[in-house]
Parts: sequence; structure tokens; C-alpha cells
Amino acid sequence: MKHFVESSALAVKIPSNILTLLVGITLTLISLWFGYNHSLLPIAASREAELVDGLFNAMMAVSIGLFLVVQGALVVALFKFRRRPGDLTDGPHIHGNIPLEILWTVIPTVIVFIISVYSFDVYGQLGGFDPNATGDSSQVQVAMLPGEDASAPLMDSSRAKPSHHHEALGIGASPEDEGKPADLTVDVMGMQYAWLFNYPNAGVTSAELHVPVNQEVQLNIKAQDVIHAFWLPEFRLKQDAIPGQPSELRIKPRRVGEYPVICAELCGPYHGGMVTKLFVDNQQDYDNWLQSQIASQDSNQTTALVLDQQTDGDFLAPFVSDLGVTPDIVQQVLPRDRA
Ligand SMILES: [Cu+2]
Repeated sequence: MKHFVESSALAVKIPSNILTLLVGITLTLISLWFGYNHSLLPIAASREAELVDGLFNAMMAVSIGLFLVVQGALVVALFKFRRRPGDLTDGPHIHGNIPLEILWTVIPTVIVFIISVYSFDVYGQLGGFDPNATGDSSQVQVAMLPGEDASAPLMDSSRAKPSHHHEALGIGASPEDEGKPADLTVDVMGMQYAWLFNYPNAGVTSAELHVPVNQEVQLNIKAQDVIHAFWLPEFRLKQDAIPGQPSELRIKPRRVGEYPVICAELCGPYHGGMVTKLFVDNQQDYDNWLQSQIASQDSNQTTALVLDQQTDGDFLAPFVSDLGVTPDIVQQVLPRDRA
């Protein structure tokens, strides 16, 4: 009986000896090593990914540490305080341990507080806090009503106020780039079941997203039909694309490569196929790609123009020349309104 009381007293005493110190140091090192060397995340290809991973890795290290402490204490207790042969006594009745309870309340509180400060800091550095945003949902309503006359009498007087608020939801410029225009702007349109990327300055539309490395890129995101979500796993960013409500992502690609663009909102039966590619190019490759797109869109337009000027007879002639049919004959057999 005496033996058990002593053991229990030892177990609830806040540890302070050398052995505990060594165990603590070892657990800390294992936690830190695992937190920063797990391979749970894909490649980090953007400035935003580096920030998010810093937070994720810190939380991973803390979680591993807590897991090892809790599970370790359980396993040690299983062996150390197991029932010995022939021992039929009850265990000691312990009615709490105030210092221990304070300790296991204070430590998680401090950890959660540190993580919350850190995560707010990361969100701010990403550009998640728009200084112009009010967080007032009535402002979102204003943006959602196309064609509404702002001067018309309104039920909700707050809507009549002139709005200087940023209408787009999402991740905007980082605090140091606030107010500066991005190096490149791309309009992103989500539709069942594709992403379309429009480069307004170049007049180019593409089904793949190309961006130059180490440049600030502003993505203005819209949806044509239903809610989609624009997800760049390697950039650690995801933003809903909502019909009638513009949203945005401001990204800084840091790593040349080819990455998936995925729709992360179940948007219909072919949602799973709503995948395309993001190419982070060096400046030369990006310029070449843009030029090739401009050239091919010009030639498409030229082709369309030529086709438009042809009569149906001219257009069909190559397909019937083997039969000895001339464009004139084709023209004659076409319905009157087409000829
Ligand atoms: Cu979708």
C-alpha cells in the first residue's frame, strides 16, 4: 500500500529532476525535427506557401510534442502502475492536484494564444486584412445586385452610402504592397467545368494559367454559373469563385514549375474534371508564351474573317472537288436563304 501511495505522489509531482529535463529536451528535439521535416505538404511554390507552411510546421511541432507527452505518460503509467501479482488492494483516492491542474491549463492556453497571434500575423502578411474592408455584409449585398441604381430610394439606408470599400473577397496585397498595382493582372472565370484565364493587357484568353516567377500577380476571380473554388495547392491558397461577387487572390510565385489548378467546390457532375495547370515560367518563357498566344489568337481571328467572307460554295468546294462539283453547283443546291 505504501509503495502505491509513493508512486502516485511521484506521478503527480511537477517534475524537476535531471531525468525529466533530459526527457523534455529529447521530446522537444524530436517534435521540432518532425515538425519541420514531415512530408505531408506538396512543394511550396509561392511566398504565400512559405508563410502558411511556417505556421503549419510550428503547429505540427507543438502537436507532436503534446502527442508524445500525453501518450508517453499513458504508456509509462501502464507499466509503472500496473497491478502486481497478489495485490488485491484499491488504488489511493486522489482528489485532484491544484498545481498540476494549473499547469495543464496554463500550458495549452499559452500555446493556443501564441498560435492565434502567429496565425493572425500570417494572415495579415498574406494580405487577408484589407484596411478598406468593413466586414459589413450589407456592402457585399450592394456588390451582388447588378444594375441597381445607387441613387434610387433604398429600403436599407446603409446601402445608399457611397462605398469606398474594396468589393472583392479574398487575399489582397500584402501590407508592404498595399496600394501598389500588381505586376500582372489576370481575370479568372470559373464555369461548369473549366477555368478560363484572360490577360486583359495582352488581349489573350487561355485555358492554362501562365505567370512569371517572382512577380506580383493579381487574380480577379469570378464565376459564371455556380460557386466554384479556385485552389492552388502548391501556393497554399484557395478562394471561392462566386456568381455576382468578385473575389481575388494576390500571389507571388517563387518557384518555376508546373502546378495543378483545381476546383475545390462540388459544382456539378463533372466537377472532378475541372482541373487545369498553372505554369510558373521564367520571364523569357513567359514572354514567349504570351507572344505565341497573341499570334495564335490573331491568326484565329484572321481565319474567322476569311471564312466569313467566303460563300458556302467556296467553303465547301475542297470537299466536293473530287466529285467534279464546282462551287456554282454547290451554291445552286443549297437552300435559297443560304445561297
Ligand atoms: Cu467547379
